[in-house]
Amino acid sequence: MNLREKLKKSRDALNRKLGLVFGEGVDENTLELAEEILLASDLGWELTELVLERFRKEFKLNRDSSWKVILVDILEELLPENKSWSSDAKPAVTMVVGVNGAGKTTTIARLSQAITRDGHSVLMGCADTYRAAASEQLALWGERLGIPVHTSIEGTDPGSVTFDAIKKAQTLKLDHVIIDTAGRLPTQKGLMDELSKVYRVAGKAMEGAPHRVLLVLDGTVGQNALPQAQQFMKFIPVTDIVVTKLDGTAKGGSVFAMARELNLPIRYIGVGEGADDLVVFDGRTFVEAIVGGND
Ligand SMILES: Nc1nc2c(ncn2[C@@H]2O[C@H](COP(=O)(O)OP(=O)(O)OP(=O)(O)O)[C@@H](O)[C@H]2O)c(=O)[nH]1
Ligand SMILES: [Mg+2]
Repeated sequence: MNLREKLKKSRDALNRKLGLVFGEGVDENTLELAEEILLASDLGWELTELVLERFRKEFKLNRDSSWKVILVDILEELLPENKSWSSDAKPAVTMVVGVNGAGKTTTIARLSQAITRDGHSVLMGCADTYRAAASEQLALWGERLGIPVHTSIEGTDPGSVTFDAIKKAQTLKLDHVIIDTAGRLPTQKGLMDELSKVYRVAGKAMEGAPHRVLLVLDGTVGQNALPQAQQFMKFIPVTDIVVTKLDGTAKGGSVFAMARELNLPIRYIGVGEGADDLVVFDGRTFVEAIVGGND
């Protein structure tokens, strides 16, 4: 299934609805309806106003302008181009954080699969020592995908698990180690302090580690995930954003607001529950999938 089909809900909310509205011609009434549609797709007030302004301007210049071309253009402009990520460190240490159920563990499994397919080696480390069966969940993924897992025992210190996982990856001369952490709310001060500690312990295991920190956001929450994300960033230097579950929501527009408000690259998006449903995010492809072309 291609990206356009995976993002069908967002595509329907934008492409199809705007098509119907603009099909009736362009006037103030059309623009008002377009505003409602853009807001419903969770583009947010600020970006919606930017888009409307552009519509007004372009339609004034040329009544026959294509709303789709205008929208694709402005949305592409809003997303900064992602430089691809790489690290000279060996192992490159990635830490994955986020609220409960956001999709951290699933993201790690799928990311590790992609790394393996690229011909690199990876160890998945389970520093989620809170949730019963968190380690088993990661171990199960490891078995399915043929990827080694550094498991942990419930109740042990997540810092020491992280330390051991990095040391193991060093000993085995692996290219990557990805550390899973327990889901937590930014209001849980004790757990957030613990996350900072895990971050520091990684640096003790290996200088410069972790080399990247992925914050996983649930796409179905849309822009409401922003305050949470900003809180996380106070406790730990997040480097990249992952937005999951975009297959299950019409709020695909929130991705633009997230990129803008958090000022971090959107690195991957989750578009399904399967092992292949994590996609390297590319702004142009994403915009094409939710607005561009004909159905
Ligand atoms: N539809 C869909 N479901 C997803 C996606 N990513 C994750 N999920 C589902 O979301 C649920 C939670 O995923 P996990 O990876 O366990 O989330 P987590 O953040 O590790 O959860 P905790 O460890 O409990 O905090 C699972 O049922 C996943 O299959 C996605 O992109 N699309
Ligand atoms: Mg998990």
